[in-house]
Amino acid sequence: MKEVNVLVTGAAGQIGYALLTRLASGETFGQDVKVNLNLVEVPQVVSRLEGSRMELEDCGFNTLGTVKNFSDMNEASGDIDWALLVGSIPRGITINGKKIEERADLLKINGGIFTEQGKALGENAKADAKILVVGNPANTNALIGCTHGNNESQTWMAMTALDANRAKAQVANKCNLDISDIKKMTIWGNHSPTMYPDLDNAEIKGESASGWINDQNWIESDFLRIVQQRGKAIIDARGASSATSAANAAIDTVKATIKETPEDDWFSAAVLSDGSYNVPEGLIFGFPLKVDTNGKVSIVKDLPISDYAQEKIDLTTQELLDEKNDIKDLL
Ligand code: NAX
Repeated sequence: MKEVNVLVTGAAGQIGYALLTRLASGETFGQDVKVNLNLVEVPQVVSRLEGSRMELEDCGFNTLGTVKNFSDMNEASGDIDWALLVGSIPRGITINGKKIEERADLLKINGGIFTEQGKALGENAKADAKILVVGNPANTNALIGCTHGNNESQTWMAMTALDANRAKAQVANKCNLDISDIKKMTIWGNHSPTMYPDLDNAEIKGESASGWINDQNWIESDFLRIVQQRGKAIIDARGASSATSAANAAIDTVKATIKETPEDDWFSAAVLSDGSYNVPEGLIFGFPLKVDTNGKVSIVKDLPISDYAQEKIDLTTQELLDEKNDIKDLL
């Protein structure tokens, strides 16, 4: 049986809990691939991972390989094919007597984590490793990790698939369609309320989604607001942030990158900008992406961008430039 080595940080958290069985069950990598899991947590809760390990064992998956628990990223990253970096410090936590509320403070604290994690993966993970950052602020965390990983053959991404799935769900509800009728959904920019879900370039049964919907007022007000604020709506309703849907989006991103992207589709994640669409180089930015037969991820080029969309893309670009400025000492 083939094997894949997968590292998950924040594995004892709520997204981690929803993620592990789906990584191990054969659903993600296939029924002919053994999944070895390296689970990483902060030292204070690493012992909880033993419970996760026991539960995974009790699921009885044929595809489950080894499960190892770590609090040291250097030890955990050896020979890793896939790293899902879910762990990060949430807003509102108190550290050294100070409540962390400001974005700049949050960025710096998480920045420290991603400096170390980036270095560990750059030095120890496989040359063709793919790394998906879920922990917020995901784009800027990925930028720090990628910079310190300093390994050009590895691919760093930040997750925007949850936003893309949320956008598809809203369109499917509005038009009474199946989710699979909606293709080529792009989330431009930051995983934050400034991200821009693009219905001009998304397609419904081969036609532009915005043309099919034919209700610009709904697109510019209801749709945009609902998708951009969905994370908050879930926190308000559930008393906790998205977990099942976030884990599902991480699984979708992994699946999207392990096979060639179908001709009639693309997927959404944030990757290092190469200057496409005039996005400054050196930002981790949400783009439409394709994967080739060798597993190489590339940006879909030359899509038309309306003046309205450009305005939204400029806003989210500016936010990412501001975030980058806040952590410039860490780069
Ligand atoms: P939880 O607080 O339930 O779990 C986070 C876990 O990470 C904790 O167990 C904590 O001990 C661990 N952790 C913290 N620092 C770590 C480190 N240096 N190394 C290893 N583990 C570490 O949060 P959860 O709900 O699972 O969310 C995790 C992250 O995902 C948060 O940053 C959250 O904001 C982010 N999200 C990102 C989304 C996206 O689409 N990109 C959507 C969902 C989610 O909000």
